[in-house]
Parts: sequence; C-alpha cells; structure tokens
Amino acid sequence: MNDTDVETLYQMNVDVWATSRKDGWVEAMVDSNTRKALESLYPSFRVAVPNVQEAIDQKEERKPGPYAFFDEFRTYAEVSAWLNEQLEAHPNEAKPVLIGRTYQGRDIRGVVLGSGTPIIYIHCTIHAREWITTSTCCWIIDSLLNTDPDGPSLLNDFTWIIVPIFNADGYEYSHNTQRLWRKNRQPNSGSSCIGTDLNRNYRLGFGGGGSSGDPCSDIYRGASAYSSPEVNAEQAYLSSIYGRLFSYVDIHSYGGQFMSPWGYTTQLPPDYNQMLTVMRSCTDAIYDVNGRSYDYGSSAVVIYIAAGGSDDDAYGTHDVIRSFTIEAWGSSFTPQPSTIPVVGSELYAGFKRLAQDAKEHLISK
Ligand code: 0X9
Ligand code: ZN
Repeated sequence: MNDTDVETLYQMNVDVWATSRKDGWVEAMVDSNTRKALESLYPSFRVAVPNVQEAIDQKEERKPGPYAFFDEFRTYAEVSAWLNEQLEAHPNEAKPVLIGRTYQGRDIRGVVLGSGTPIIYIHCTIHAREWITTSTCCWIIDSLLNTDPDGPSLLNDFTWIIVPIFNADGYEYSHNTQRLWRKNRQPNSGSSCIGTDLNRNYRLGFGGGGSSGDPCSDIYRGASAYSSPEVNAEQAYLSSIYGRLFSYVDIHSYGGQFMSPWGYTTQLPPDYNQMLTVMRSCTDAIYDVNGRSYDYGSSAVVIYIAAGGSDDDAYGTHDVIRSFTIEAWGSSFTPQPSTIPVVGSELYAGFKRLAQDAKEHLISK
C-alpha cells in the first residue's frame, strides 16, 4: 500500500476506514461492484467484514447493574448531562466553555479544568462515527477530576480544555440515523449531498492531497477553509488563547497511531525532532498500561496524505509544536462498550506523560 493506492481508493469514492503504511494495509468499506474491481487490482484483497450492518448490530452481553456512565456509548444529551454533573461536583476545578455552535445550532461544549498557565487542548469526535473518542475525552475528564490521585497536581500545573463532541450534529446523526456517518450536517449549495469533512476544512494546506472538492465525498473539504461553523468557531477560540496553547490533540479512531504534522505533505516539519521525542515518550506510557504498541510519526508518513487537517493548522497557524492526532486503538468504528475503559486508560496514560514530561523538562513553548 502506498499513497497512490490510497488516492486510487479515494478516486473510486471508497470509504477508507483505517490504514498503516508501515504494515502495508488499508481497510475500507466497499459495495459489491467495487469489491470485484479491487479484487482484480490487488491480489492481497480480502473481505474482513462481509456484512457491515450485522457487525453494527452485534451487541456484547452485559450483566444488569446500576447505571454507570462508561458502560455504554452515550448520546449527545447523555454526555451533556454528565458534563453538568461534573461541573456541579467540582465548581472550583471545572468551568464550562462554549467553543461555538454547530450548523444545526448545538452547543460545542467543553470543560476547562485546572488553573495552570500552559493549556492542553483535546478535542474528540471530529468524525461523527468515531464514538470511542467521545468516551475517551470523558474518561480523561473523569481521571483528572475523580479517579487519578495525581489529578490535583496535573490540574495545578496545566489548564486542560477538553471537548468531547466537536462534531455534535454528525454525532447525533450517527446515533439516530446512519451509524457510519463521518462529516458534519451542513448542506452544500448546488448539491443534494450533505456535509463537510471537518478534518479537511482547516486552513493550512486546504485543498491539497487526500481531500475532495466533491460534496458527495466523505472527504469533502467544504467550500473554503473554515467554511464550517464548527471549524470556524474552533479556530477563533484557539486564536483567543494564542500563546498559552502548549499542546493540541485531535483524537480519532481507529488504528492505534500517535501522529504529528505534517498531514498535507510527507516532508517533515522543522520541529519534527521535538515532536518525535514527545511521541516516543507518550507511546511508551501507553505501552506500559496493557502492552499495546502505538505506531508513531508524521501522519502523512504513518497513514496517508490528507490536507486541511486540524493538527497541521494547530501547528502551522497557531504555532503549537505539540500538535498531535491520535488514532485510538481498535479494529472498527463499532467496538463493544467494554473497549471504553481500555482505550480511555491507555490514552490517559499518554496525556499524563505529556504533562509530566513537560513539567520535568520545563519545556517552554
Ligand atoms: O483522515 C483523517 O482525517 C484521519 N484519519 S480517520 O480515519 N480517523 O479519518 C487522520 C488525520 C491525520 N491528520 C492529517 N492528515 N492532517
Ligand atoms: Zn477520524
């Protein structure tokens, strides 16, 4: 598998799910005609999930018990109610923040935890179907506020801004209509196809490789950079905290990768060595939890070229060197709820290491 192969799949309007250049594989959802075409194009082609709907409908058995937030993937309303509970329970450590509103008018909610000067900004669920990321953002909030004994010191040294559901309209749509929806829900003029891929709508590199000008594509970049209300709101918010932003992290699923800029080109950025040091340390910490190896490197090298992504913009526009995209470990967009604590605790360990390293070495911006 190389970039040309991924680009070929995009040209065929195939929904690419996950890739690894190092291990040479791509997982994608295709219809039966495309399947035949790919079978003759690639001798190593094989069907991993014959019936996606069946896989979506599969539900692990759960023992009945009292309500526990992390027992299930939660809706926007459930996450919102849970955030309110956290804010009420921790009035000194946690404050609400409204990043902005979605196309359909939903609040893009975040929490501001702690009081340190450097800010670690983490957003989840830029892609609607990546539900494991929503629970992971909530897991990080829960760890910092409720479960990790080191929480108070991490809140003292940093301000953590955590946004569990960035693409709230798409998230709702993936819950009530189409489980594998990826984009936002903004209409496109001159087309009956809905939605912009928010992770192609940022300014840096906008319009480049791995993004599409076709509104019907799953990687549609939007009419212009920042044309989606969601991305526009976030870039304005990031500008308002310019200078304090120590790290920016965009959590996706799936694949088990920890990635830095650039995404728009395979050339490595000027600060790559610093990025690499952080990625190595964080993936070591992740490994120590359950022995899971996250692959790391620049995203164009580790997975594929994709321009207009949030990580490139955080680095190139907002000057955040510690700008990362994480593909949470997993093997589908529809993992079982028992995966929630696994991914949550592994990635939390990575973030904790990011903060602790920064403190020890007193890394300046
Ligand atoms: O393609 C994406 O937007 C991300 N992968 S996903 O399968 N979750 O859709 C990776 C984005 C990496 N960052 C950039 N290319 N800038
Ligand atoms: Zn994604």
